[in-house]
Order: sequence, then structure tokens, then C-alpha cells
Amino acid sequence: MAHILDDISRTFSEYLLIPRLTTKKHTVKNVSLTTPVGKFKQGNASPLSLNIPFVSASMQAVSGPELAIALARCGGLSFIYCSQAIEAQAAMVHRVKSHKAGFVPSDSNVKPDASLTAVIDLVKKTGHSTIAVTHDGSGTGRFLGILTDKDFWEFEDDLNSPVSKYMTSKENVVFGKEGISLHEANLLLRQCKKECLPILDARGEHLQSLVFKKDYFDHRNNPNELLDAKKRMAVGAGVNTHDYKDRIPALLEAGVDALCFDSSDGFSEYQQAAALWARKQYGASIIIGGGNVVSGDAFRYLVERADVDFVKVGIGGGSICITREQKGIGRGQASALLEVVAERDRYFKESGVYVPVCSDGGLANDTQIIIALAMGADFVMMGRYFAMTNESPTPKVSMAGRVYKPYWGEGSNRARNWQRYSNGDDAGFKFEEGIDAYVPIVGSVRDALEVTTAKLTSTMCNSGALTLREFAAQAVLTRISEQTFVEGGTSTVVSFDKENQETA
Ligand code: MZP
Repeated sequence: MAHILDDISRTFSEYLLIPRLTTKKHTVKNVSLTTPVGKFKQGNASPLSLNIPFVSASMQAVSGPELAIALARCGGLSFIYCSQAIEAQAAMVHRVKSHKAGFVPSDSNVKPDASLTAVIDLVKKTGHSTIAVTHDGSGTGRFLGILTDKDFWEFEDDLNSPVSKYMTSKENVVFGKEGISLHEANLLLRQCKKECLPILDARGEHLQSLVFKKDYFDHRNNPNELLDAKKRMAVGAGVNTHDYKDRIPALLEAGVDALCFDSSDGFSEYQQAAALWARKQYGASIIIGGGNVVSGDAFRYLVERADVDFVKVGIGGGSICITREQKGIGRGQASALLEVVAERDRYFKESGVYVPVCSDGGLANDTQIIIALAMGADFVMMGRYFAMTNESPTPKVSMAGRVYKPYWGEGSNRARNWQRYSNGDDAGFKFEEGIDAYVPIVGSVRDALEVTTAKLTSTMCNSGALTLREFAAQAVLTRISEQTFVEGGTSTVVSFDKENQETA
């Protein structure tokens, strides 16, 4: 007879945190959000730690190179999606790793005979006010000069004139050459009191990149950047249990920092075989996450029998996921997380090895992110949250007066990532487990994370915690009734703002 668990499957919105003593040392400034990704022995450090506990989902509509760079700059990690050709995924990883902080490829370029009108159009399109002039109008053409919005007056000068008449030509431009370090480039900018330094090839002819003064300040303002030992941006990548023998070597060759299985159900011999293969090939030098699971025994299996470095929790909770409806499997995310975290802590006590746990999917707002971390997740993986940012790889779409971005599940007909749902057999795509939808735009990754981390650090202070480990160790949570939920909202007052928003 089927075994029925005594507990009800619960989710994050059913819980609230009870404040603990806040002492004078519990200030937001003193809080550290550093958290481990790779397993480690008691007393040792994790081989990879995040500076904020957020990673982006391995999904087509979420984790491309632009998002990966933006998230790494804030201290988190992206897992570049694996539902694409191996070469394409490795190229994305390579793009992140070769993104030289401070050296930007020149995106706005013109030929010397272009008119000022063409320049004004380009500035409107790109938003860049520094335009490189090259012989062929490309970002790597022979460098001829620089034009900025200070070089001409839109309403005074003849806009049909060629750029060559107004630009600062090469002989009067201070430039650097290939091989210059960022430190030297910034020094040159400072000494010459310039805003932008073109970097040319070793012969001093072709344009390679630009270094901006404003990026220096930006970098100083990003103390959380997640970098590897060579000071390159950190990036992760998803893998599957089908083509891993080709995909994993290609991703490692491209410089990936962490891998994770992208599977809707990771409690399988297929995942064990793939993880053990990777471990045999590369030993402890790689970080590979297993999952997804929703039970303590599945966590144990992946840790003890598949030797994974972290475990991802969550089946059926994703905002675009219909697995529970389609197949009747899954578990409320809070119940799943609490059981896996308890097993992680038991395993740590027995073995002295700490295996980080990631709560993946279904986080509908900042409060739920906070509850997941309070329940013991070391970090959270999110799809919808990052799909809503400027840096996700999808185009903006305007509908009914608002701007959206498309967001679709990996199990949707659009993504057709059948490898995520089929473990061993090459079954192909038979039915959908995800939907194809839209999400409103919220702005940049930085802006979104700034608000979320502000709420998280504030709650940690309320809970008397300065680290995420302390937060989870001393969190006291209460289950809430429907009426408590109503009481927590603003139902007994009339909010005109809210009403206006709803009818707008
Ligand atoms: P969310 O942050 O949008 O709620 O959920 C993102 C997570 O949903 C992903 O990290 C992945 O685990 C899961 N996912 C991705 N595609 C599907 C699907 O098509 C899915 N069903 O469930």
C-alpha cells in the first residue's frame, strides 16, 4: 500500500519569523552574506563561496552572458543554460570569463565620412556619448579618432558635416596599447584628465577596447564582485545526464567555475553515473551540484553515492512549472527544504562534511527568499526574479502600456529541454511541464538585488544574526493562519495608490 506522509506539503508563504534579540552590534553594515557553494570539511573553507546568496537558473530566458556578468559583479553566480549546443554554451562561458572588467568592446563606432546626423541617431539608439571613429566604422577597425557630445552643438553646427571635421583625431588622442593593465590604464586616465582611454593593438593601429573613468568608480563601488583566482568573473553552467561526457570537458575548457545538473528529478542512477564519471575524470578540482530533490533520502543518495558538491531542492514549485499538474509529483518548497536541511545537518554531524543546499524555484517575492534562507538554504536559485531584469537575454515587449519580457520554462514547448525531464532514454519531447509566459521588467540586476539584500540584511538584524549560518541556526518561525496572513496585509484601510495601480 502507498505510504502517506503525516505532514502537509507546505510553502514559504505559510511562515513568519519571530524576532530575536537585536544587540548593538547587529547593524546592516556588520552583516556578511558570504555563503558556500562547494562542500567542505569542518574547519576548512569552501572551494567556492558567493558574496550574496543568489544564483540564476539554468534557463534559456534567464542565464546568458550579460546576466552572468551583471550578477557576478554583484557577488552572485549564473548557471548558463544547457538546453543549447555544447559549443554555444561553452562560448557563453568563455564570453563571461573573457570579459575584462574595465575593458569594454567599443559598441558605438562610425566611419570618418558619417554625418553628425548619423552620430546623433547612433547616440539615441545606444545611449553612448563617446563614439569611436574607425576606417570601416567597426569596433576593431583602424582607429582614426574620437567624437563625444562635447565636440559639436546639435542646434548650432551643420549636421550634414562629416564626423572627421569635428572629431579629436588620433594624433591628439591619448591611448593605451594591448597588454596595458587596468591599473595602468586608470592611471593614464587620471594623469591626462580624460574620461575615456581607447586601447589599440600592439602596433597602435586597430581599436581593441575602451576604458572609461566612470567604470573605475563603478568598480570601486562593487566590492562584492565574484572573481576567480585570475580576477575573471565567476560563472557556472548547467549540464544534463545525456551528453555530459562531451559537455563537461568543453565547459571546463572554457573556464567554468561550477557545474550543476539541470534535472527536474535528480534522485536517479543516471545522475549518479554522470556525477561519478565527472569526479573520476577531474577529482576534487571541480564543483558539481546535484538535484533536484525534495527529500532527505534523495539528498543522502546524491551526497554519499554520487559525491556531489551541493544539492538543489525543488520540484514543481517554479513560477512557470506545471510538473505537479501534469505528473502529480513534487512537494511544497518549505517542506522539501526543511527535510533536506535537516538531513544536511545530520550528515555534517556524522561526517564533518558540510554540503551546501540550494533552494531552487518558487520564490515569488523577497519575503519568501528571506524565509528560505532562514530555513537553512545556503543560497537560492531563481528564474523569474532574474528574467525580469534588463540583463536577461530576452527582448523587451510592450503590452497594454507596460513593458514585459518573455519568460518560459525549460519544459515548455518553446525550450523543449527534454534532457531535463528524461534521465536515461532519449525519449524526446512528449508533453509540456512548463509554460510560456511574460514577466514585467523591474530594471537592472543591481537595482533589484539592492532592494532584496537591504530587506534580507535588515531581517537578519531583527533576528540577531550577522551571518547566514547564524540566521538559520537561531531562526524561530511560526506557521500562520489565513487570518494572520490577512492581518499582515493592508486590507482594513483604503490605499488609493494601490487601487489606481490596479485600474491603470
Ligand atoms: P522560478 O524562480 O521562476 O520560480 O523557478 C525557476 C526554477 O524552475 C528553475 O531553476 C528550475 O529548477 C525550474 N524550472 C525551469 N523550467 C521549468 C519548467 O519548464 C521548471 N517546468 O520547473
